[in-house]
Amino acid sequence: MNKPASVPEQFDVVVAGAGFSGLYMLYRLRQLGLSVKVLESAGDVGGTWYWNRYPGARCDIPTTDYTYSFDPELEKEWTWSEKYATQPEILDYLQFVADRHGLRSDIEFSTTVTSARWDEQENRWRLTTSCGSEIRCRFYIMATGCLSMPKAADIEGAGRFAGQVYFTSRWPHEGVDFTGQRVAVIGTGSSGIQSIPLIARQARELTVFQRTANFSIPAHNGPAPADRLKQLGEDRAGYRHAARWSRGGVPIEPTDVLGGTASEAVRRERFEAAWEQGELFGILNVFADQGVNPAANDIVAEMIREKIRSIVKDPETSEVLCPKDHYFGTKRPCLDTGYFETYNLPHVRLVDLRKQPIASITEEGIETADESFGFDAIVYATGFDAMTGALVAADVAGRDGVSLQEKWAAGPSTYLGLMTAGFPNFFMLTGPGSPSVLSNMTVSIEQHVDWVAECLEGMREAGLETIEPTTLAEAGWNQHVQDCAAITLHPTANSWYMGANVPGKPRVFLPYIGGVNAYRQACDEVASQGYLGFRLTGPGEDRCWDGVIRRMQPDVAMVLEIMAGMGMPPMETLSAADARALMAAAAQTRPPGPEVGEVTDGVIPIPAGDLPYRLYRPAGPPEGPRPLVVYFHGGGWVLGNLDSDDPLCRDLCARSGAVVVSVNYRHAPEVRFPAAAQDAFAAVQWADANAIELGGIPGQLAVAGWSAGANVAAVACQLARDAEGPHISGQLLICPVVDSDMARPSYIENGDGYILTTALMRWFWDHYADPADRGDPRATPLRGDLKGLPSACIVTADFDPLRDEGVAYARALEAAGVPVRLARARGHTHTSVTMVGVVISGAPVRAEIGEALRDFFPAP
Ligand code: NA7
Repeated sequence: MNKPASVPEQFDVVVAGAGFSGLYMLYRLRQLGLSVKVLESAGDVGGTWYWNRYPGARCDIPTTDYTYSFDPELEKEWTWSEKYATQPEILDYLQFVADRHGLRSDIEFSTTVTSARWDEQENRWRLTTSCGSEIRCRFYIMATGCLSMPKAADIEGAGRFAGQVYFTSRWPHEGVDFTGQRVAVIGTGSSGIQSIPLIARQARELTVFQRTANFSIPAHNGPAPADRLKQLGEDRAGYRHAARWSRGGVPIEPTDVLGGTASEAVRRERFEAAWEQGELFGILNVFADQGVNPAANDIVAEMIREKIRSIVKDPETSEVLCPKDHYFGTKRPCLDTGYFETYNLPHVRLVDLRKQPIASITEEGIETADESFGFDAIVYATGFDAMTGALVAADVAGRDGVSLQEKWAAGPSTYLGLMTAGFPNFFMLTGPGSPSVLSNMTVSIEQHVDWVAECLEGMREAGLETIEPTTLAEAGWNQHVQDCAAITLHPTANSWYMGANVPGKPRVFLPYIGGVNAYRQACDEVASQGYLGFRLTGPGEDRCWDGVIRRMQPDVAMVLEIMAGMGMPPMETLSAADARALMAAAAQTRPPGPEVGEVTDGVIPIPAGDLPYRLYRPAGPPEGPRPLVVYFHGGGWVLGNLDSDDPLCRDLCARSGAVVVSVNYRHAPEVRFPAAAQDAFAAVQWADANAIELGGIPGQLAVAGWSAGANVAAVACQLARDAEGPHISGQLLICPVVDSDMARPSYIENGDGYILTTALMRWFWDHYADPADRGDPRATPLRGDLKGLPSACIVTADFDPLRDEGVAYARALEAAGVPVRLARARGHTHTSVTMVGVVISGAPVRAEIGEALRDFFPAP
């Protein structure tokens, strides 16, 4: 009912959208006794499932899982007829839910929110609607869906076509009969792939215009999977709980089989099983590393291409249908029923837009660079302005009248995908920065709705009026979302996940790929920590515990979790011999590091005996001598050897193009301070004297080291300066030990839980040097004279007890006039940067290290 503009209606909460998320939000808010109004632009409930009525539209998550779990009675009363339900059945389900809980009475249909403005004086949202009414509410929740804003037809001449035009996303409710017609379908995403086989059944001629070939596997639709039904029957609550704490929102066991190392038989068996199963999370779980490792991904991709080639009879058509320009899974894979088979029909033709792009839509049909096509109907299956489209189109303005569109001009910025700074009391359900489209939506929707409902309930109990994320917390979350994506292959694809399907849209990975379980954990922690990163206000109250919920690189966190699960004894409780044995055993299972041109072992004769060394020569041109880097391994002067740092040395060699000579200096406690430092200096002198024999360029020598190895490298630079030779071009110090002071904040913050602990560092020092010697610059180079030292690159890691002494060394060197490059390994621990082939997020840091090493020397 329209109200005069002068008498705005008042609600506690307004929700925009009555799809899966809006309906459940309404249900929960009502339970809390809040006054709620839902505004829905469609004529009925359903959201996506109201609009997407194209032939063949189905969910692509099994219905056993694509269903509400909040009401066990509801679950008993509703039975899905198929493994993947059709759009009409899902719409029936949502209507059934609305009826069962009497939800419609609080929903105003055919009404769109035309503008939303935050009123700072009143602490209220002021909304206007397409019906001309004004509404005030304390909280505004957009439940407008991730794939609800159709992408505009971005093809030249789109308005000119005189025949029938259809969008899969806005299909006529009365249906369409294509019998006898010449039909074009543009687009081969999920909507195209689902509808094409059915349109082909009716059309006289069907021409499919494909810009990007897509991976699709057969859905094998039919009755719901028996094993799933059995599990649900036996323990429904347990099943739903497992779904909530799974990676994707469907409880499947993540595999630990690696594509790179599995045998051909295992690869084939796993792939065929997933193909037969016909589920997205199954085919995305053939190998544990297919999402991050190009080689593993290629194995799955090639097996799918083999299947396509075996189905499609015309070899030319089948090649065009084989996706080759993106990694499998980096664009949403599809589930189909007879899609590839459709191209064997005589009246179906595929046009490859990569070979003949559309020049224009004409009055009669479509003109490509080579051909003119006449059609009676054109179907656009061209997708959506995903995840942000509906939000930024909604004319929402927060503090100071800044709109969401303005704030997100360079890409969306959210805290937990739920809220955005500057927009108090404004929530988004399954917004950008949450798992949403990468997960079973129903599980993610319930989690978001529950979180918001509990938040509002808590605020009411505490007498709080507004909630808003801080810019610090939001920036931290955005960074974490991008960090999670960066270790996967996703950013390489022109997908709608990346915003790449909409011309001009910023290229940003939109959903959170860390997993439904990890995400739920983060949201729960934020709430349980008194709403970390949120500012909450109320009468006489203004509270904010600011902070970032996830600062660690996701793969570093994963490694720590795995290591914690192994139950290894703390290193400092072991003897040196046992600690060395433990390190050696751990080294057996790690990846070997990159190939290099040549690896040779030898010895460096020093007065005290021979020091073993290993030389790494880069592969490929140019032939001839290279700059030389003398490297010292880590291990607290006690542990480590040529093998321990072998992958890192290979990586340094491959990235820098220098010959790397890794030196095994003498260890404590057998030989204590200052032996290691003296050995390091002796090795540098020897390398300089033997540069030509080592394949080096005389006079182009740098030193490098990690941890205690960086300590002796730094000391060697000071000794060389004092001895007036040899000349050292640069020093690379990765997480160096440069002082023995354990009072710096990084020791307090990171002294426990990140592998190198305060206790372990004490153990190292006690093995290496007497307390009386620890002020000697040969033990603690920070205390030495720093003038006239070689240029330095110092790498510090956020979660390293040694972080602050590394920074202190950089600052002190700078103060002494030494050029310094300080590289921060953001979100890393003392060890993670060196974990070549294990911690993917360390690669950019090591790329910077390689660049720094190259910069030490004149350009070749
Ligand atoms: P998608 O997956 O975005 O697919 C859209 C398709 O349309 C895709 O093949 C696009 O090619 C193609 N497209 C888009 N614009 C053009 C133009 N201008 N010219 C030619 N071809 C074009 O949307 P869907 O509706 O199929 O599926 C969306 C999701 O809904 C789906 O993932 C499921 O989660 C449910 P491109 O790949 O961009 O080259």
